[in-house]
Amino acid sequence: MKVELIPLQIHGDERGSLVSLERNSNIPFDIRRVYYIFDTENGVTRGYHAHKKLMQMAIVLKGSCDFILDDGNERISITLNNPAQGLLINSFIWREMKNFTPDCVLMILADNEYDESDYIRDYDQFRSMAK
Ligand code: T46
Repeated sequence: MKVELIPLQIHGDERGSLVSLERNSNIPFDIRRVYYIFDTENGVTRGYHAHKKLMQMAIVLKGSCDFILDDGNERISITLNNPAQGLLINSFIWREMKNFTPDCVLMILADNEYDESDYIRDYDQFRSMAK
């Protein structure tokens, strides 16, 4: 599946921890947009789409949530609960997010601006396009 968990180096000292995100270093694309999801209500699920072209990296800065990822053949679940870990999600991966803890702050780096025409929001259409 075209997803990868990428360890992010922590620059730690007696003061605490710092993680740096740099394009074409630990982020394998040019970052053109950053957004974050927080204050997610109990029991909420999000996502339910794939992207035609967009590549993204998801990092939970605080708390945890689960990503369900599906390439049309295989479906896996990954829990993000570590701000020193990035989940790289390529295009044509169906994603659903759930089990957000109340304190969860989920940050996403994207390689392009927001474009609704890049979304595939119908699962059957995704399955037929992913083949
Ligand atoms: C994804 C997952 C992980 C914008 O106006 N600009 C933006 O950059 C984004 C991401 C969203 N929006 C608007 C569009 C909707 O009216 O914000 C609203 C919520 O977006 P959406 O329902 O798409 O949110 P999620 O959590 O289902 O999905 C988001 C991203 O859209 C998506 O690309 O991969 O997070």
